[in-house]
Amino acid sequence: MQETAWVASTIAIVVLAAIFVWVITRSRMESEYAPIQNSGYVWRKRLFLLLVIAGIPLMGATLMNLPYTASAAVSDDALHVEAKGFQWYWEISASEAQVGQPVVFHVTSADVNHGFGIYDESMRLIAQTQAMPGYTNELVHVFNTPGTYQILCLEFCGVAHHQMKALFRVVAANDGEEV
Ligand SMILES: [Cu+2]
Repeated sequence: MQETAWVASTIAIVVLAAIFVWVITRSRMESEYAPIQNSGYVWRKRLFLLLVIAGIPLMGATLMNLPYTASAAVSDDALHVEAKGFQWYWEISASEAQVGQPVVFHVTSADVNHGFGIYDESMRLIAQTQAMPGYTNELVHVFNTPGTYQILCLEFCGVAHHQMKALFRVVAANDGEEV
C-alpha cells in the first residue's frame, strides 16, 4: 500500500514538474514585463537563494532524525511485541522489557480504529501510534526508565473506550549495568 502511494506520488510530482517546465519555456522574456529592477525584487531573489543554499544542507542533516526511520535501525536484540486492539481491551504478546532494549510494537486492531498510547508513571504520553484494522503499524521505543507503564486507547472507540488499559513493565537490565 505504501509502495503504491509512493509510486503514485512520484508520478504526480513528475507530471507537475513537467507542466512547470513547459510553462517556463513558453513564458516571455523578463524584459517584456514592466520594470522590476527595484530593490525589493533584488532582495527577494537574494533571500530566496540564501534560503535554498542554507535549507538543502539543513534538510539533509536533519531529515534522517525523524522517528519514522527508527524502525530501519532496530538491532537484533530488540524485543518484538504484538499488540492488538479490541473493543474494549488490548491483547499484548509480552508485558515486560528491559531498560535500554529497543521494543518494536507491532500494532493492529481486530475491529475499529484505536489509538495505542504508552504512558509513563506520571501519566505523560511517551509514544503512540494508530491501531488500525487490516494494517500493522510499527512503533519502536527504547524505555530509559524502569517502571510500570500504561497502554491506553487514544481514540474514542465506543462505550467502554476508557477501559482499554494494559500494563507494560520495564525492568533494569540483567547485567547490572547502570543506566
Ligand atoms: Cu478507544
